[in-house]
Amino acid sequence: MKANVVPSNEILIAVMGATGAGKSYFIREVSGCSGINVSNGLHSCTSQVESYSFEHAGVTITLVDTPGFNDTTRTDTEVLGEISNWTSETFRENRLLSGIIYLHSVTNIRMDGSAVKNLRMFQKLCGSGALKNVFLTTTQWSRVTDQADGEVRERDLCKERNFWGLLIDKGATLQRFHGTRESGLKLIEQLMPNKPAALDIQEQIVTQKRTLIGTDAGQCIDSELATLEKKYQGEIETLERERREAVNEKDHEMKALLTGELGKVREMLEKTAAEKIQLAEMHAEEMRRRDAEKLRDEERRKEDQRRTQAKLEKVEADTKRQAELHAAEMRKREERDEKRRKEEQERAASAAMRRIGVQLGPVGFHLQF
Ligand SMILES: Nc1nc2c(ncn2[C@@H]2O[C@H](COP(=O)(O)OP(=O)(O)O)[C@@H](O)[C@H]2O)c(=O)[nH]1
Ligand SMILES: [Mg+2]
Repeated sequence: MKANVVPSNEILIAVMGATGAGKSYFIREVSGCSGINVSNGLHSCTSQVESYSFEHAGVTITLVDTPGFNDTTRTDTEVLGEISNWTSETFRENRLLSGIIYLHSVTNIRMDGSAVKNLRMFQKLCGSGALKNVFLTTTQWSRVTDQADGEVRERDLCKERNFWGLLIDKGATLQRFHGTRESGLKLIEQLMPNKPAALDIQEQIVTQKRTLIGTDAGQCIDSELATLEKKYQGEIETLERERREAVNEKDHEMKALLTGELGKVREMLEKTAAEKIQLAEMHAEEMRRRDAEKLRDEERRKEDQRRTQAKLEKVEADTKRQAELHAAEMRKREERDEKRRKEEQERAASAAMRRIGVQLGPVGFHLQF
């Protein structure tokens, strides 16, 4: 059941964490949406941000499944693009997150590269403003053979400032998910009264109008790609030197080994370079979109200006025509008045003449000639 219509009493909660942490499992258990794909291996099933809504305690709860970073099928740039599109869209719709449930499997013996990468990216996406709405949640407790081992791992996670320690100091809360609907709902019920907060990525993209590469999360990927590129270039130089030495020493076995190794590192360098291009292209595409938007705004402004000017000119012409009509009307009236005045004068003059003629009688007639 996807959330297409936004109900006014919606509680929005994002579920984040590395691939395999149990995000889709959590959402399937809690929402009861049986169609959600839960992975059966290391490969992810969630390649896109997907929302699932259900009713609980009189409100609509929307849980948002997010793809993890360091995925085998997608680059970090693609995952970040996907997440930032969703967060920007919901921010523009004024739908802020009441909570973020960050999942980490307690079956992980140590914080491997993927777990570290996901946590770093999560910190960059979230920032510190929304940390009070964050539940750092350990999962998959039923899969740990010795409960005490899990507890030690959980304690270590919280003690280490580079892992969860600092986040907890800044307001995030440690929680556990026990794999059942009740356990998940308990977490959700605690998040429901929260004041929804914006993530750093939302502020940076929508309010500050940064491009993806300019956000803290984008910068994190960009600088990591640069570091990786340097590292692979260094490794290639070393491997090439060692291979030349093997050739000189006619050590065929070593040469074959080093050739194989070189191929692998070169492939990784190519992948890194391709992702750098992808990130740069996303940036260029965003800039093109913004330029086009600016141009459209400018055209709209000019069109508005043209319309206002035309309206003004029409009003001016109308006023002028009215004034001319009025003046013509006045002239006509004056002429009519003048004519009437003259006629009256003439009538009065001839009446006066007639009166004088009557008084003088034949004398008058006589006098005249
Ligand atoms: N027993 C148990 N298995 C879980 C739990 N969470 C996840 N899993 C299993 O862990 C694997 C990865 O889970 P999934 O939800 O696909 O991880 P995602 O990549 O974070 O979405 C699947 O085989 C799940 O069945 C849990 O809480 N308990
Ligand atoms: Mg998933």
